[in-house]
Amino acid sequence: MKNIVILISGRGSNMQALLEARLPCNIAAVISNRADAEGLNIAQAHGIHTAVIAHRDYADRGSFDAALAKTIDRYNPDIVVLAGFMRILTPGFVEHYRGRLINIHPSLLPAYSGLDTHARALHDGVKIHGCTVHFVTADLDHGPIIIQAAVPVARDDTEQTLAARVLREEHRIYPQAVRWLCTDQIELGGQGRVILKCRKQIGTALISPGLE
Ligand code: NHR
Ligand code: GAR
Repeated sequence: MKNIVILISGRGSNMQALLEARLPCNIAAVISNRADAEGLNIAQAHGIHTAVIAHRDYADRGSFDAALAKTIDRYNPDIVVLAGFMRILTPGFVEHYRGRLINIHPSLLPAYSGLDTHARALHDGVKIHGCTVHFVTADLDHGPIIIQAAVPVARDDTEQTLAARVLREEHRIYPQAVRWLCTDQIELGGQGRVILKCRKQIGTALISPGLE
């Protein structure tokens, strides 16, 4: 079974979804860059090893990433999963985990990379928003896409209601993506595109607002 290390910075609801998905892997550790991340308590309640590597204790991004990698590598990970991890990683770190480092991002990439995705989507008046699981590359939020979920934006949405609708879908697609990786069903094709060996295709379109 593959070893997985999960990196968090806060609440840890995506991490919790992964812990509760009964994935065919060994979740070896959960590591946070913040000592007060609520997700650490959830991981401990599941009997998972936790560690804190506080970015504030390091002079620069390079030395933080080196310390982080040293701790991660103690667990011999086959896959490293960013779950609400909020520090941009240096090219050296990303290269070290090439093909085994993934992230979930709260938008339909390549739209709204970076921060404050829900506020920006509302500001632009888009009618469809969502979330994306992708391989992490040095190009922030632009690595090869594994899976996406789309949700409608409602007329009276606030940042909070929209975030909650997207988060529900995050909790569905992240366990699926990790399951595909655990069972070697994902291939990295040419032009940085992800190929699913057991290709499933949905047959429905999300139209928002709906047709009458
Ligand atoms: N690192 C690389 N190299 N490539 C990616 O695609 C990455 C990454 C690190 C994190 C997650 C990403 C997201 O899903 C992620 C993808 C943090 C920031 C950010 O600006 C941006 C994108 C993401 C995560 N962080 C600030 C920083 O200075 C700190 C913000 C804070 O602490 O609140 O690192 O959105
Ligand atoms: C999630 O919505 C995740 O997509 C997003 O932060 C939230 C973390 O929630 N990630 C980013 O914005 C990465 N920059 P969680 O801690 O409850 O999983």
